[in-house]
Amino acid sequence: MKITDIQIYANCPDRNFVTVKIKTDTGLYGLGDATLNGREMAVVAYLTEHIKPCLIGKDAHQIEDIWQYLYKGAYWRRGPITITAISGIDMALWDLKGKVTGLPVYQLLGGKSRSKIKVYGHANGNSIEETLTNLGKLIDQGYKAVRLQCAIPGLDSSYGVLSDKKDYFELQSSRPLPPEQPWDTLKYLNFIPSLFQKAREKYGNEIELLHDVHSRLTPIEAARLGKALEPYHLLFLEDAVTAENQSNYQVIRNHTTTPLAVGETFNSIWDAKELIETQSIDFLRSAATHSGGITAMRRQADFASIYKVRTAPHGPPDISPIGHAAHAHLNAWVPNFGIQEFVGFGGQKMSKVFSHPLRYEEGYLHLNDAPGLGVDFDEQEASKYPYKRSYLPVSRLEDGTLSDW
Ligand code: KDG
Ligand code: MG
Repeated sequence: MKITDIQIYANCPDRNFVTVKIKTDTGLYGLGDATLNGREMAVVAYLTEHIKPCLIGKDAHQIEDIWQYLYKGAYWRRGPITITAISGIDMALWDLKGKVTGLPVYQLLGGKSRSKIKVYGHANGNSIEETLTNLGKLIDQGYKAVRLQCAIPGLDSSYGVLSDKKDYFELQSSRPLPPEQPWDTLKYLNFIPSLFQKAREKYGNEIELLHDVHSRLTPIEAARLGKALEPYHLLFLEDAVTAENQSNYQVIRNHTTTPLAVGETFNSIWDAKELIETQSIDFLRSAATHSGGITAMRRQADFASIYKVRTAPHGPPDISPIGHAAHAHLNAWVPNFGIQEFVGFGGQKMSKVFSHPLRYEEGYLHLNDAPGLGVDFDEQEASKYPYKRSYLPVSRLEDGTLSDW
């Protein structure tokens, strides 16, 4: 099965996605997601200029060798641009192997470890009341686990709150430069425990609750928050601090029993090695699209399992349906799977461009048995929605200091 061509698409069906299509001499093609929010065209250039010429004529069955060739062969290892490009190629090759064998990817990984995939939804709001109303709506839709984010009183805007937007998929900024958002740690730390206290008062202990700090704290501040949230027993507290310095998580761990999750910006198993070995985290949140594709995620899951760390792949709106499908196949197989983040399937434009193998029902995703990843991509339809440059926001403190977003 020789690779005859690789096409790379950047489109914006409500938000930007980078799609890789690998064509072969069998007539079959594979699809991969190479979307890196806010830096899409850097990945497109890497794929077009540096990867594509090396792969034409290669055997598409050689997934492992191609992964090693692109990783070790670049000499310049890791980094989000390189790894997102490799991830797109890797997913497309797994998709192809599934199509040529007639099997869904989870079968190639070793078969199903479970019949359905537990997800957590997002409830957010401009006030505690609004957030809890939205939590109630998700409970009514059958969700067993929900992430709570709420506008912080006294701050103009807060991470994870939709404000006037109705849908996550509309969230991409249309401003020409990164929007700036305020941050105040004291206001945040004084407020967040009351959100969870009221959630438990209103909805009891059956529903699993989660929260994303989005890397805004120092380790000792995160330890304080973890302790304050202990009475409300979260499933996990996400991204309490950035993890460039993996030992930061030991500081948090030494002070609190609130379970910890991190990993959505990880490019490699090396980003998580010390976190896992020192048992500083409970859930690894790396994503197939940003962490080396299915080949790399499989290795990370196996390594994490030795330390009783479970997987909880990042599932934001800025991963395409191809990336979400890759997670679903991994989640069906990974023995130490924890939970999948899920924000819905996107709007009308997206569903015209991508078809996918997933169905939501009562707090779980169900995956069908289509060969490969089970996703298709309509190039004709996609061409109606050209890429639009867009940036993630930046954070500043009240005095103007640039802070972690
Ligand atoms: O592109 C950045 C988003 O993917 C990220 O902000 C979403 O933190 C996020 C999450 O947990 O989904
Ligand atoms: Mg997050």
